[in-house]
Amino acid sequence: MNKTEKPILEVLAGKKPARVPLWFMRQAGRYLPEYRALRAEAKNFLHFCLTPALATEATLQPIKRFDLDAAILFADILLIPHALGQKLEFKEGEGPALEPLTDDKSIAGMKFDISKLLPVFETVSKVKPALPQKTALIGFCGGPWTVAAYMIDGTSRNQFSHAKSWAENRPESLDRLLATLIEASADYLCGQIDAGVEIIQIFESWAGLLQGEDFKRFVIKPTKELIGRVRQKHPGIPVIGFPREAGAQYRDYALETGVDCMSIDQHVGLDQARELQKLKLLQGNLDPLLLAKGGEEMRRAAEAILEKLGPSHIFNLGHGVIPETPPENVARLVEIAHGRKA
Ligand code: 1CP
Repeated sequence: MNKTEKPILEVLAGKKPARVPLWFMRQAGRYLPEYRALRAEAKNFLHFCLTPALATEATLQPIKRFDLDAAILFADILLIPHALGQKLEFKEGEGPALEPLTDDKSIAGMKFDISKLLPVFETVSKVKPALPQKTALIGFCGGPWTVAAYMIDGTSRNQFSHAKSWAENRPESLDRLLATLIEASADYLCGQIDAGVEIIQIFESWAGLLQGEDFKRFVIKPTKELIGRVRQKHPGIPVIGFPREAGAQYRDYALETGVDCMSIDQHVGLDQARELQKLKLLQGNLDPLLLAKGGEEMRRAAEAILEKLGPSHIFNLGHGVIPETPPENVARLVEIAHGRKA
């Protein structure tokens, strides 16, 4: 089987697949008992991400359980700030915490040390030969704005009030930070591609915090630049962009960034999705809460997405699998999606 016969790569190449390809954001994670056991072996989450044997196993765990069309590299969007020298901690039960940025001096002093990320590339090269033939490997990074927001505020607990204030009152400082992130993220993504990832996804999880001109300047423009840089070295690499909660601005993102596929959140109604689908291949968008609930409600919602958007679509959630999700529901959802003929 050659590379283009992987169903997810076929859809990304514009071919009509025999059935809808699927994978799930956060398909590796705390809802899996085997993940929790593996996680207990690492001294902290950063160590977990940067230990190839552990990260490889975490990437493969959902692939061993479910018939998925893609694996996503196990890592985190905050590894870039780490490699830029910003202090990063994952506190148990509290999520990530960075030492917040205060001024332009701290931006000017940043140096991207890609050697800190070499274990991630090693994970890619370990995962790749262990995947089933039809399963593609997705690499990723955070969108420049989303990573900048974490770097400025340190956490997501205060709704990124400082990052929003930079957008409003210190736009040039934010531009400088974004330029640093674009350069670092492009090198990081190219390293992942060189090591073997076949698709990249850009997680712009906090796109919904910006509107109008700010959305264009701080989300669309940096994303376009990042993709342009990656494509200079890897012209054919398929790119999925996920500007979560972009609402009415999904349209501009689809038209202007250069992504091959756009992931949509669960708040996008199927009629809006059908309109967006005329512009771009879509990925999404079952509500992760329905996956956690399971049963008839999940089945109906999944069928509606498959019916309205498939088969030239990548089936996924509107955001990541939540830790409360029973793994059996994931198995059932895979059956539902695969059971449908194109
Ligand atoms: O203790 C643990 O096990 C930590 C939980 C966890 C996991 C499983 C974190 C901390 N990161 C990850 C892995 C991860 N993160 C992956 C690979 C696994 C997979 O998808 O199967 C990916 C793609 C991410 C991406 C990521 N990290 C995003 C973008 C996607 C999204 O969820 O919006 C974001 C915003 C982060 C930051 C982050 N890292 C971890 C947490 C809990 C968070 C969110 C924190 C917050 O904003 O409060």
